[in-house]
Amino acid sequence: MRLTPELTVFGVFLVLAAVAICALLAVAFAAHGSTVEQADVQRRGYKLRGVWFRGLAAIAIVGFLLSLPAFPYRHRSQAASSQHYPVTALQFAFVMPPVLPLDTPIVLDVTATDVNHGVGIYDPDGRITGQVQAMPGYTNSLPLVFKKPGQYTVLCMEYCGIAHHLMRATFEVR
Ligand SMILES: [Cu+2]
Repeated sequence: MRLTPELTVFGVFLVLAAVAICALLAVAFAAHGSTVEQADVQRRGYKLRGVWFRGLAAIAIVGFLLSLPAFPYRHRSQAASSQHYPVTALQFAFVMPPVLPLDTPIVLDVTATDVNHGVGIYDPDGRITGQVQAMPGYTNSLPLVFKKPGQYTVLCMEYCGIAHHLMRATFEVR
């Protein structure tokens, strides 16, 4: 049997579940027969809850601040100074330029002709580099700078009909 990512996840889940069950059994056996005052448990529980809440809040705030510089939406001013390229989504294709420039701030002007679609752009390594909704009668601007040359893939990110899964396009960045 081949070790797929799904099997790895399943294996990790089984191990963690076994550890959790053992921990619960240990607590159950250790507590067997002894009684503790409700007020004592409540006081300790509330204290633990306070510490837990402040800890989680601190982690969330620090994580938010650390990740802020990596926020994927570039400054609005890029829209005015950049080269614009039209992208049209329709059942079941994307109409867009076959070649886009490397290391250049560009804006994709995205619209749809029939129903809502999603435009998800994947770099040559399969990592998502941008995504925006394509809506009929409306143009969404997606500012981008492509840092890697090669073949990019566009996938529809919103279920749009019977052949949604076939809706993809490729373009070259150079
Ligand atoms: Cu779709």
